[in-house]
Amino acid sequence: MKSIKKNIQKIPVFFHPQQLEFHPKYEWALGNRIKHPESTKRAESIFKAIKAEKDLFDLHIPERIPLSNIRDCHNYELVTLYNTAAGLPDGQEFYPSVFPQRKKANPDPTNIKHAGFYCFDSGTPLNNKTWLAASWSSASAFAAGEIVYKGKSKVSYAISRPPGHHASKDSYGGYCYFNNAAIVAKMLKKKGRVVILDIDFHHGNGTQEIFYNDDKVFTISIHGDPREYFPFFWGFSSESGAGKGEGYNLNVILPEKTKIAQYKKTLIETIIPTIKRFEADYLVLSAGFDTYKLDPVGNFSLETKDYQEIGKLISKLDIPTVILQEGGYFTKDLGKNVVSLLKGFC
Ligand code: OKP
Ligand code: ZN
Repeated sequence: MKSIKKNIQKIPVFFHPQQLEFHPKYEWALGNRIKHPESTKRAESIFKAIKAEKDLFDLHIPERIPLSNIRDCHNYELVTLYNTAAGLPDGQEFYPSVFPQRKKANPDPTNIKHAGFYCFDSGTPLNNKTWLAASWSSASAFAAGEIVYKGKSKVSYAISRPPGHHASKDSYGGYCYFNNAAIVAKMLKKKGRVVILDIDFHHGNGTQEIFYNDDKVFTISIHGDPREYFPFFWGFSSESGAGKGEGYNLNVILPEKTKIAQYKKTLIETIIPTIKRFEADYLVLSAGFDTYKLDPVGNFSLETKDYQEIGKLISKLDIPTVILQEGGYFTKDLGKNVVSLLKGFC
């Protein structure tokens, strides 16, 4: 007898063990030195939860990607700086202490002391493994993108750690080095119209910036109020795109302690109609879980089961979807929150 399970398409999941080589030690959070929230335990928690659901997921190790796929989104200097950091002695982390605001500066990305030119916060260290882990994170994202791009799967997921949505063409910050969502969207854009929906607690300022003038990639972010929360300077509802891209960026701010009822209302009344109107061919979901009620960095009040509802609502759009890992720092429950979201797509 043919089992019903065989007819269920498993979700391909991508992860490379070298993503675990990077261990940021601490972050300067408004003047306080705290243990870095973006630890390898995050990826391990997700990996474990995915592995436990053999009927739902197929785990894959990605192949290397050519530098050109990263260069589609980032300039040469940023890549050079990470290469410079790869030469730091073992165990040494570099945090810039001068940020020249790019005024009449003469930046030299082969000088690690100049990292402040490319960096916009004090929580995103460079060390000799940053490049390795970040490029494998992008390779995981790229492989997840490719399987959907080629029509081999309708949905895919990458444990893209370190995350990417705060990184712009020429700057890094917010624990992000390469913008994984942007790398995937640049590929998908060759075949159709793309929406990037960012459900991390924080505004996806890097993603917004990369596609700000683009009318083929619609960037949407739902997040906590930037007047109170990182990244502070971006994420306001007045930021709607520019030039040809005017009208193709949407920022939705939700209050502290937002629960699923309000979150769903926003999805149903604002986000989903916007995506439908745009007639997207592909969706990239920047999935952060720092919206979780116990998250130490974000400040919404979502519960584990809520992610499945969010996943179900988004999957009803019936658009080929690439899901990428962004934030989520309550490590113990991160794996089950990810699985909950993905179950919404099953
Ligand atoms: C990265 B992602 C918290 C300090 C805040 C920056 C937050 C970066 C979030 N004590 N530091 O998840 O969007
Ligand atoms: Zn976040």
